[in-house]
Amino acid sequence: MPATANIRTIRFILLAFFSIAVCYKIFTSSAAPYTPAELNNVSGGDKAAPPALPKTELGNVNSQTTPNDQQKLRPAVAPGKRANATFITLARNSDTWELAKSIRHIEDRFNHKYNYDWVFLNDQPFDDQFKKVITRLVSGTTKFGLIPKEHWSFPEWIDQDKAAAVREDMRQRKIIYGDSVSYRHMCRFESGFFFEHELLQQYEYYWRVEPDIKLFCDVDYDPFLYMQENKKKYGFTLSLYEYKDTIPTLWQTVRKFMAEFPQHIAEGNNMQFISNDEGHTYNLCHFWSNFEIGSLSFLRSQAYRDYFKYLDKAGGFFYERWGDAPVHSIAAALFLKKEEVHFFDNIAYWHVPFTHCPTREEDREKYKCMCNPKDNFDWKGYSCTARFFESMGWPKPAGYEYQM
Ligand SMILES: Nc1nc2c(ncn2[C@@H]2O[C@H](COP(=O)(O)OP(=O)(O)O)[C@@H](O)[C@H]2O)c(=O)[nH]1
Ligand SMILES: *[C@@H]1O[C@H](CO)[C@@H](O)[C@H](O)[C@H]1NC(C)=O
Ligand SMILES: *[C@@H]1O[C@H](CO)[C@@H](O)[C@H](O)[C@H]1NC(C)=O
Ligand SMILES: [Mg+2]
Repeated sequence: MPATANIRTIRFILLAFFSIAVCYKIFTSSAAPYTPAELNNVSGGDKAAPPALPKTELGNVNSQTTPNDQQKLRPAVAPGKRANATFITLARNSDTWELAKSIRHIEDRFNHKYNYDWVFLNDQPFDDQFKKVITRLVSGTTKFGLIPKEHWSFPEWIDQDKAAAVREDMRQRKIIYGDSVSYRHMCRFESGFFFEHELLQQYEYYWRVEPDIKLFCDVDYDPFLYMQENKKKYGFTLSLYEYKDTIPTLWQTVRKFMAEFPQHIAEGNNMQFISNDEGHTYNLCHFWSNFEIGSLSFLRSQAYRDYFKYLDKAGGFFYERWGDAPVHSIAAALFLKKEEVHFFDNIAYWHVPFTHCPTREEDREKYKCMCNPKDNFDWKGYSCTARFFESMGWPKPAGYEYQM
């Protein structure tokens, strides 16, 4: 008899121990920081709802989610003044998620400490999802604008049949974006109109951001203030050669412009960057305009406006496929003093397919970079950055020969 009693007692103890363990597991895991938000839903749904748990066990679920809600944004930790500046992004509704990635890169590496505004422009109205997803990622004020029709359409002097024939020809020759109408509107808009938009009137400096870009290093200073304090008008990270077939007559148009408007050509300009023969021909070098930090006053200057109007009248945005990168770059090289163009070496940047990673090990350490220096495009054959250094009379930075 005592033996059976003993077995019963042991069975009872084991069962009790097991039950306590299960209860303990349920309660401790419900207090874990990654508790799903639905568990907090005391109002319940008609689905098989999990048991309502005491609120005190759960903590404040909202404070554990990211991004934070609007009232709980991280404070601007960088003290001091700000420049009169904004980020600017041209995007479609379909760019929402690729753009979200870009914004996290910019915010995490820079803007969460500076909270600059961000202007978004589109030729179609932005939808609610775009505005909702984007607004919660930007630490500054977001502004969403519609592009006026005149800035995103064929001007009346363009011969539609001729433009269509060009697109068909470029399609057959497989020229990138050669058959696209919208890409041409985009290039013309970025060349001549974005800075005219009413949402940009209240700013002096812009930083252009495209969907699906990356930053590889901390930007622990304010590049806008840097521009202002050092009298810079145009800043870049990557430079390269343009596809010749997209701009067959661009340079001859620029030469005619220079002859008609000699007053706009700056003394001490950087013709050397864009021409190997003192302006006779264009060497196709340009700053890659998907990244730009620039002065809006430069783009709003009489020189730039006369220049864009002249190019637009010539029709090359539609009869060829002029890109905004060579258009901006030629202007920066000719209408600015060469010291007014800044190479942002310490802003490490990627836009498919090129990477800019700081050449110097000290910079990669200082700015906590995550890029492989071997991927740095600067000193490779298709980059124009070596040429930019020569034009400035700068020696190449230490270590460049390991990145060629
Ligand atoms: N609203 C709008 N934005 C466009 C359109 N086409 C291009 N973009 C934007 O213009 C920029 C350049 O376009 P993208 O496709 O990245 O060209 P790529 O970088 O030259 O290959 C990006 O910011 C795009 O979101 C368009 O038709 N409408
Ligand atoms: C809570 O339940 C209500 C009613 O079923 C539902 O509308 C709401 O989306 C739920 N909230 C969460 C966070 O699950
Ligand atoms: C910023 O620049 C714009 C354009 O030049 C100007 O109209 C505006 O008053 C400036 N804002 C501030 C706060 O200085
Ligand atoms: Mg792009």
